[in-house]
Amino acid sequence: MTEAAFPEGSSSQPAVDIGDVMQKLAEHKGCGTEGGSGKASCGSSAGPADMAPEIWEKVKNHPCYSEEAHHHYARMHVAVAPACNIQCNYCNRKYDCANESRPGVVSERLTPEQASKKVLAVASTIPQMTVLGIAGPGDPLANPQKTFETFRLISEVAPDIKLCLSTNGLALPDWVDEIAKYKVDHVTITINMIDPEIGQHIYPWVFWENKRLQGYEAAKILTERQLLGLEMLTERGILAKINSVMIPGINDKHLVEVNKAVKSRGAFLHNIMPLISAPEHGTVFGLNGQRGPTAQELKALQDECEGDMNMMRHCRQCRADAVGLLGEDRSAEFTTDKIMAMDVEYDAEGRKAYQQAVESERQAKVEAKQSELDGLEKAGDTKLLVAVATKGHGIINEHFGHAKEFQIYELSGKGAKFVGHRRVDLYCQGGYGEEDALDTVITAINDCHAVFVSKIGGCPKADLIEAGIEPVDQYAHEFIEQSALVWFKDYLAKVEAGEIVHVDRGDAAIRQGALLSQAS
Ligand code: CLF
Ligand code: SF4
Repeated sequence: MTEAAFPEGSSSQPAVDIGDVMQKLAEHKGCGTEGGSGKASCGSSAGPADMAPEIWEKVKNHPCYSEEAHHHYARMHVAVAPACNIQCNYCNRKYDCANESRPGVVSERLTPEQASKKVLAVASTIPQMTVLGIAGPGDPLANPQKTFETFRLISEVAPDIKLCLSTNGLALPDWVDEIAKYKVDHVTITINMIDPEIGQHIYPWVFWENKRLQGYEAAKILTERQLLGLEMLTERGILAKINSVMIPGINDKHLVEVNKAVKSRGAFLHNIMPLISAPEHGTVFGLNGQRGPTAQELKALQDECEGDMNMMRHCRQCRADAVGLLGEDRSAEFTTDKIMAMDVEYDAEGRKAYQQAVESERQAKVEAKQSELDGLEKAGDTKLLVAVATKGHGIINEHFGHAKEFQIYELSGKGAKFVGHRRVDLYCQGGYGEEDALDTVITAINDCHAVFVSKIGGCPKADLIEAGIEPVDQYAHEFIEQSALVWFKDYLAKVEAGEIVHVDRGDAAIRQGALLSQAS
């Protein structure tokens, strides 16, 4: 059967009132909470008290839809969807879909049956893996047969795993009922523009109704279909996240309009990602020198949009076959050869027990953060960023030299708020420090006042101090936000006592290379 001949869904429409859904989304600003940050945000400690129970059930252990959950829960992607129906100027088809994954590594393509076996293998090895996403390497809805067969197989064998889908949206309106039928509760649409004048600089063509459309006409069809698809998802109570690629000089200012348009149509969360563009990717943008944003340009746009809607800031632009916590990639442990040789037993009860333990740990972290909120009024308008080396669980538990990324928190009178992450080259190369890598680390966290680590050697410590970044290692294996707030209060006290002078720091660079899988 060809993909085009895949039967239309026979599902009846779920009885969800769009008014109710829009009301809930408006009331709760997505999965938002005032939390410790003072700002409604999926990036803070959203809990069951902050939102309608049915929305909490959907987001509480989805690492992309809840920033707080991403420290504890993992997702996996299966690369079952090779074809695409549009062309983006930041994509090279040799690589994964750049809408949801960083170009740079070719995925291993799977059949739905192999994908199902892989999900079971991962679920029995990583009990905190709660979400299965299909995100490429092309567009899942340009490969509907493979995509929905994979969802069908997985929902039969592992019904506790949440299903998730990421699409460019062109075919979305045709498949919304099928998406509802398989209880895919989370759908991402990549929307980079709502104005075809802008869109024609991002999309050279789309394949629509058996014709290749180009330029303005192509972008016009694409935006119409994306917005229609979003409205249809909202009508059915399916949570929609919007991904947008920030392309300086092309759509950076326009993304504020995109944000308003998607919010008014019921989108749950907006994820503005930096363009990753380098000549070696072989993309149009890579080859014509189109730059990506700096860290502060990205943050400024996210901050501007946050007044209107919750922003996702913890996206790792992961591969179409990523496995593990966001920010780690365990896909090399689960190649087809290894999976086929594995003895897989799906232990639903064991998974449940493990996840209950995770919930206790998560609650302890939230309480620890709350305990440090008093006394922050001294901060006034002072705000600063700190970088944290962590392997997950919301704890400072990574050595400076072993960090592949640093999480970035903004500290202010409102508390500690996660605002992003910075990937870096490993400083520690088999027992010795790599000076070139240290330069890239400093460049990546140059806008931070301090870096929190579990351990750090003397040489990098001295270089960081010289660069104006305080290395902080006295909170090893303690909770990140609580520790950061203790440090911040101490910093404010020193400023007040005249021991130090608070100065704003400069900008930082976003690393342009690919995230490579690390076999363990
Ligand atoms: Fe995958 Fe996407 Fe689902 Fe998450 S990823 S299909 S919503 S389960 Fe998450 Fe990865 Fe960012 Fe995507 S960090 S690229 S937003
Ligand atoms: Fe590439 Fe994804 Fe765009 Fe298709 S939708 S061209 S796979 S980035």
